[in-house]
Amino acid sequence: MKMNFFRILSIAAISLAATMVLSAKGQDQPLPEIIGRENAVLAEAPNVPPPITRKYATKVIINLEVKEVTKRLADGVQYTFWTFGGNVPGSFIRIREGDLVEFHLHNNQNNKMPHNIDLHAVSGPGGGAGASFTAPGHSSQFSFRALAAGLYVYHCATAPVGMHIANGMYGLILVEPKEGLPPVDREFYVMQGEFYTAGKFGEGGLQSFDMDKAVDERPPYVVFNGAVGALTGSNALSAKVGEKIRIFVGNGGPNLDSSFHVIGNIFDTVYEDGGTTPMHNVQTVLIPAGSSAIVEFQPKVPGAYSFVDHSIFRAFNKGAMGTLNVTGEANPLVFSGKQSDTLFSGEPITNLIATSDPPPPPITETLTSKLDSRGMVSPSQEQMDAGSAVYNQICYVCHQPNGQGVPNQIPPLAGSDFLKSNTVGAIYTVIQGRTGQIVVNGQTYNATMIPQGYLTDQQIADVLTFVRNNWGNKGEIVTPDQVHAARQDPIAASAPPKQSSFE
Ligand code: HEC
Ligand SMILES: [Cu+2]
Repeated sequence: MKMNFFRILSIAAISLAATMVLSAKGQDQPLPEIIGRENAVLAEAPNVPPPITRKYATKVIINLEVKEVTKRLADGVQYTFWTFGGNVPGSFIRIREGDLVEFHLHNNQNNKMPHNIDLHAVSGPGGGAGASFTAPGHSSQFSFRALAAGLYVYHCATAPVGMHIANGMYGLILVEPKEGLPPVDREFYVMQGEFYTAGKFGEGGLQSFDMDKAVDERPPYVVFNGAVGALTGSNALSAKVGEKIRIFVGNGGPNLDSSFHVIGNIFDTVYEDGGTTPMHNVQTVLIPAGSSAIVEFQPKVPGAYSFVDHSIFRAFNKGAMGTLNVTGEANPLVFSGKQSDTLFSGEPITNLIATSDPPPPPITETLTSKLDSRGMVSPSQEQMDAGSAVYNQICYVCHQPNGQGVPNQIPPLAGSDFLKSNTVGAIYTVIQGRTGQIVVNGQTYNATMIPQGYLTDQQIADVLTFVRNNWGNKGEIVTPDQVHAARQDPIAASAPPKQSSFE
């Protein structure tokens, strides 16, 4: 009996010591010193507050007001949303790792319900839910330390929790890492959520919340930023080709996971779950309910890019669709657009063995850089390969795979006297395009070649070197410097390319 008592005592002592070691470990990172205080700048979706440039932790005062508002859910469809700040999703909050947040939650006096806030960025009971429980016409205050960097969801957690979230009570808080996020050209805020209306999708009038559908997880609406069309048409996001885009994507749920995807773009970087470890070359990112992701990409060619929940009926039948309009120069080397539309014979297609490709055109000259019998430098294999790549992406559509052109319509490049003798003319033809009469090998052509001046100096030099040294042609190498010079020469560049004299 006595032995047992001591044994229990010693076990208790050991476990107490162990707990102390553990908690000491948890504390061994000292909290950063708080310098000064400031009011948080909040932003309404799809906007994001500016990046934090501050190099120290401060006390950040956040004021957020809960408003119950009746607004458009879809055309002709109204819904009474419960919101953090007046909109769905709630205001975007941006703070820095280490900051001390003094949070003030205000519940508008016209509201009918008590509300609170659970921020996933909080280390503490309920994420602040209990500490922020607020009746209509009241304000609550609590404070927390932003210990870990990341993109976090916040939401209301007042019973019935699901109903408060389903009515739109969610948003994002970004805790920027101490060193900041890498700079980008544009940042956007997009948050998915579903709505459980009594009526079917599109059924007009003021719709009430349907608890049965919510429990069964059968939402008539799955939308971005609180309404069908909140990010399409005149509300679409916009950017330019080559800009770095960052989207802070949240999923409020309350029930469904999101398979977030931007059609026609590959994410260069994704911070899954809003964490701090980057992943690269990602097509679709899974965002659980109550979580987030940071996605970054760089559109390469212009166009209207749809972003969707790739659980695709939600996109086309429930509203989970947005648009990013990208303007800028086309780049057929990356994407050609439609190259042809012909009648399909219905003949069986054999893809199993590569028998249908015509044999590659014979390359008559040796391709390594060396002087030939006439003392001319032959192009290197690298330059021929690079030129061939450009040709087979862009020029072949008109000038044909073997450079033979199209009778009476498009002049040949194989055996072309123009191409052979007129280096500068060929360069201008590619840069400016060409229209009007041209005589090639005694044949008159009168058509239009569209300008290809978006190609780089190197690409133009390569493709012209390729066509001048392929299909039996033998001509001088074209250098990027020559192309550059042609671009700089305004007189020559504005005049039509000279007709060649026959050699
Ligand atoms: C959209 C069709 C089209 C494309 C694409 C095109 N061309 Fe042409 N090209 C033409 C036509 C048509 C002409 C004749 C224009 C005229 O009648 O003045 C021409 C003329 C030329 C000529 C001068 C005539 C000759 O046969 O020597 C050269 C050189 C040439 N193209 C090179 C190129 C190269 C290199 C590319 C790819 C970078 C290219 N073209 C892409 C249609 C095209
Ligand atoms: Cu609430």
